[in-house]
Amino acid sequence: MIGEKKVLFSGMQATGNLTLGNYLGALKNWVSLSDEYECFYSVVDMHSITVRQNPAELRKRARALLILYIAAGLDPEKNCIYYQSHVSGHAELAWILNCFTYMGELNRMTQFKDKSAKHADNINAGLFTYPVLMASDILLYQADVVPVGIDQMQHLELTRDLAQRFNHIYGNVFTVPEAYIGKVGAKIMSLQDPAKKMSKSDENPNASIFLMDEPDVIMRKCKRAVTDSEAQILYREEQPGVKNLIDIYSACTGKQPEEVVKEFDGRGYGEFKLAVGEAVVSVLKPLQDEAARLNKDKAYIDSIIKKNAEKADYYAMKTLRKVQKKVGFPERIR
Ligand code: ATP
Ligand code: LTN
Repeated sequence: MIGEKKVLFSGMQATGNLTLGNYLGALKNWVSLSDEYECFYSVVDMHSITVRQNPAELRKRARALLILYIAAGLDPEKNCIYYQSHVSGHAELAWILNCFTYMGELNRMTQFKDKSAKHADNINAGLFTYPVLMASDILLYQADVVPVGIDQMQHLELTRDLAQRFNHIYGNVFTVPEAYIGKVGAKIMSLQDPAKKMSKSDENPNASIFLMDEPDVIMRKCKRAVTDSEAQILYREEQPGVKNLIDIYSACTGKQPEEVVKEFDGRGYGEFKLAVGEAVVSVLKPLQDEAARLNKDKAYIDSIIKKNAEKADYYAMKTLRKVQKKVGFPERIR
């Protein structure tokens, strides 16, 4: 708890351009939860270097992501929006937790298996211990709740196991966090293959809507979205392409899928796709305009970065000092 509020932690990697899936599955939920909790939203740039990055590009993307958090509606005066690499406590706690994590646990992680298959030429130790750094992110702030997509559940389970293991040995040091999975938009699928999730790394540019896509590009991608030959707008597994478009439309308009089915009863796919495109544009256009405005306000963004790094560091150090003492490191002499 910080004051009267429970603590929320989440983060995103600054790799690739964010998609509508990232927005509807993660960022949008962050905004809706931000009043209820004391929130820490990190741009997890230390996680990004588990895969080789171009330094200038990483720096640029990390700043763009931080601005996007704010443009999406997270007030940086109330929410602690910061770069992971600016708070050294993440790395320090990760080292300690590494010594409490078993090789067998990390070997089971599906993201590690997927990523090492994808980057067979660079299977580094950081990629292997990635989940320990993620656990440190969360435990450092004594987070109660962590909003993530379903794909991150396994990492969250490990975080809980580590917190419990540590608490069992040393007493109550860490809050054991819960995952929060959003109800709508939890899994937005590819527009070209509705059996796959929409992903920033998809090779087909028509498969994903990017948050920075121009309105005409969004409209075109929606028009080209793969559907079927049923010629009816129903919300069911047998029509995955149509179902995904209904999910997107629902998440963008706040209407329930059943309402959407009623609204488009007897109307054609062409007309529906047009409406989906317009709904997406109406959500993304204000976000893009705000990001462009913030991008120009260098002094303001820099002041946010500085202030929030200090705030994050304050809470991180409180936990870290406690942990260091528990494991037996000598007290600091000032
Ligand atoms: P990649 O495509 O490179 O695997 P990604 O798009 O899955 O990356 P992450 O950085 O791993 O992006 O995810 C950031 C957040 O967005 C996570 O909480 C994740 O669960 C969520 N997310 C990603 N893709 C989708 C999607 N298609 N639908 C809903 N949520 C998603
Ligand atoms: N592994 C996550 C990003 C991430 C994260 C976190 C999410 C790093 N640290 C802490 C929630 C809490 C991903 O790939 N989406």
